Amino acid sequence: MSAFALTGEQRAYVRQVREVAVAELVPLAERGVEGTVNRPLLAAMGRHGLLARLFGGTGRSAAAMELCLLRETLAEVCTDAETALALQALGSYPFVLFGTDEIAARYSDGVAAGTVVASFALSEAEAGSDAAALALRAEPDGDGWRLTGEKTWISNAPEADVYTVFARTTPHARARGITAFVVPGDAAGLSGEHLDMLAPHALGRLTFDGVRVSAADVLGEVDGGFKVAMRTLDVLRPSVGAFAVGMAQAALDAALSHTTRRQAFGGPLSDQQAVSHLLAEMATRVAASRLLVYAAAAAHDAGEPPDQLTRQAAMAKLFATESAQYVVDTAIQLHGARALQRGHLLERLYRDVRAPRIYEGASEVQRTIIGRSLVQAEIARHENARADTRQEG
Ligand code: COS
Repeated sequence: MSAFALTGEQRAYVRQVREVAVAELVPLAERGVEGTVNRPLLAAMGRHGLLARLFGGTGRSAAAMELCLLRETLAEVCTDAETALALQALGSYPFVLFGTDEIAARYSDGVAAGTVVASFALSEAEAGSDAAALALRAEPDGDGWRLTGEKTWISNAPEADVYTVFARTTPHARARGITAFVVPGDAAGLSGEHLDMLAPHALGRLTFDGVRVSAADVLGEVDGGFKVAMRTLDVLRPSVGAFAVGMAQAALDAALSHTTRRQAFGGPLSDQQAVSHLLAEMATRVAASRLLVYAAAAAHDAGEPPDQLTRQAAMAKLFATESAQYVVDTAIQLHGARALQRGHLLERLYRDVRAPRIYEGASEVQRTIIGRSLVQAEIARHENARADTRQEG
């Protein structure tokens, strides 16, 4: 038995999710309009209890493994459903994990039912990878603040019903001067527009023109918002890897199906060694990605130390998203022109697979996180060894 064989219960769960996705979610996704929130799709995921699973684990969020299995399974069958579900998690985990009971109660049931659309508003035009540089101002106003500035490339914007907004409460303090606020989508002074992106899900820009927030809308601590963002991303990053694994598996399955049937040069394409070696490479990268993702998720659920979790989450996201890009691209190469036709599974996956290498921390950010964590662990080891030697002496 492998180190990460799924239990019978997990396999049954995956089967059940797949059945719902094929029977109900795919048709609803097909009726949606690209670049906009598909509310009927979200409501169906709510009715089937899939969104409620986002809030099933300890600490009020889902167990990381369960989140990964959900995302991987949905990604194999219906990327629209996968992304809609993942964005509900990204948008709501800051208030589920760090909000008061009152805030969590105000929005969680609606998010789980698919009637309240949630969104995570961190990025700005001048603060993407360098999130601590964000500039959207929160200026004191009576017992609260007024938010002024812009957020951009925000998933589910401008249609979301509730946003987690990261704003600068202390100037020039980088990560130590950011606060997270919960802001309703219909707040006075909040407006936005859609952006036309390669990725098929809703994405937009938000403008805050003196939007009023109170002390009760703060998530976590004033000036402690950077940690809210980073902890949320720590939970989500392995599951971005799971999304990538699901897409890569779908592309690999398509490549196997095509190359074993397609006749060329006197036999099936898969008889060509050049082709079978590509299939082997694709399958190996998918398997390795899956193991890294499951390992990161299992470590999270086992409550391993935070620095190790951050490193493992970064490794899983980095390797799985980069591998999925390779696998989808190679599957297209093996199919030839037919895969580039609008509406082909691989044409769609090619558009879906690109953004995860950028969002929730670009691959370069993941390498920075991994590199720093390795060096810090090594320095800590040196220091401990020196302290031991001093004690002995
Ligand atoms: N959990 C808890 N706290 C964390 C943390 C984590 N995973 N990562 C960092 N922190 C804390 C640090 O401990 C530090 O706290 P102190 O000031 O108390 O020492 C603070 O946050 C700043 O950390 P750091 O110095 O590492 O910040 P940097 O500015 O160097 O940025 C990166 C770190 C690059 C990792 C961060 O900016 C990042 O993740 N960028 C990508 C953002 C992103 O994913 N954007 C996409 C938006 S969602 S689509």
